[in-house]
Amino acid sequence: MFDKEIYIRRRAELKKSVKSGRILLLGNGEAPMNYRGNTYSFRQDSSFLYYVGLDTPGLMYLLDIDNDREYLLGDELTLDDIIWMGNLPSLKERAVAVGIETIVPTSKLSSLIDLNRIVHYLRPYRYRNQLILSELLSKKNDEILNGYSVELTKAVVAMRLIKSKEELMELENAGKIGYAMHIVAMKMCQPGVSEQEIAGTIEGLAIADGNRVSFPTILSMNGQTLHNHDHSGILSLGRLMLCDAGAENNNHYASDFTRTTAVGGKYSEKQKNIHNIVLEALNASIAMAKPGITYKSVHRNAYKIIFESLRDLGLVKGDTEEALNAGVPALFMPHGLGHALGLDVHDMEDLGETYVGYDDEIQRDTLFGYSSLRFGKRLQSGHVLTVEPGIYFVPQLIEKWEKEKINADFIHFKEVKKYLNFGGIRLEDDIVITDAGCRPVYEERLPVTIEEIQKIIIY
Ligand SMILES: [Mn+2]
Repeated sequence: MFDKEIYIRRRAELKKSVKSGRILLLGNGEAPMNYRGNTYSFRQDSSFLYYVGLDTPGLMYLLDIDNDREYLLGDELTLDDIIWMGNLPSLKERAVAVGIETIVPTSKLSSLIDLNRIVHYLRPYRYRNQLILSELLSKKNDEILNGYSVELTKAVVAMRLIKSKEELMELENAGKIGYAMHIVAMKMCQPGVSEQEIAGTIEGLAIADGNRVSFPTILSMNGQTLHNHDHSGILSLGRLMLCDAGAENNNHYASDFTRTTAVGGKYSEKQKNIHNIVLEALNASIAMAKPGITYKSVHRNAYKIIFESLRDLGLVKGDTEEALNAGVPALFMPHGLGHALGLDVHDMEDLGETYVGYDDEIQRDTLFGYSSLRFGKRLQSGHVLTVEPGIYFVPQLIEKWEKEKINADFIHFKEVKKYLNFGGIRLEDDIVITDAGCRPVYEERLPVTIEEIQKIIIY
């Protein structure tokens, strides 16, 4: 938790950007895993953390703009809670710690709500909070889901997207843990070792030094499956291991790195070639990222590098601009270049990717590949983003394009099919946009050239 002045300042700024009515921020409750008493480990709502800072379940925050009052809603611990869970600070003490003076029992929430005045809330993503809003506002679930406040959403996104100095320190800390996770994964990338053992070991590091992993670890020899959570493989020579993993630190900030390593550090010619193309796309994207540039154009430039380099390898052909307009590189990289990173690994995705990554000026493309870009906006100092180009050979996608002659003028399918058992390579770094350009969130960069990676694996 930060100093209480930070939360007071953030709430004051929020109040200024929403004109009237009441703002209701719902914290999360405990979520049962397989029975009521056996819960998933608690994760507070990120916007609630950002404005209220309190990391305990069952809380709500109400800001009455019209009457200039604010309330923390929650219930004092019962004796039973204390016996089983320990003697936590009282609700009053927790409220004071974040600069809120008035506490109100949860059951009194409806008495503070005037249904004739607007109640601004963020789009709920948990059923529990949908139910609370549904009962409070006497609306059906779908009305609740569609009735979120656009004004509040835009205000929250504008604030949370620009990371402050103290937030950057938290992100750096998350980066440091993520760095350690990936070094261990690289060292374990030896023939005969199971994917599960590596995934479990690095997730243990995230828990030992932070709060948890920032998302379920993606670790597999089948890197062509973009979010592969299956860890049943045993590493074998000749294969690649794609590891996309990060940590959520104790203050809930995330890191998100990807490295792809050849098992035992032994790269084939094909693997070296593809690795170096992805690396070139990564480095060029980082070199290009600076205030004023749209991330959409950085994504397109990564596609350009991938297309032209694969043309040099004889996998594709034709004019670069025509190929980019037709979406040819999406066959090899069917995802976006990156996303915002913060309290969430896909920062504020719950509020709607379109509010986070796009605006009136920059809108999402509909063409396959480009349409998966989560963040296309003009970059500003203080944005924190991932940069994660990749090249994959997805057999089903290649088969479909060949069969349906999609972009057939640009693709040498016979050559592409020589890579059907290749898998995929993704390389991902986390950057913060500065006044001058950008810098890594965590200063030490994970080994990324083949030589650097081999030094870690073959030790
Ligand atoms: Mn990512």
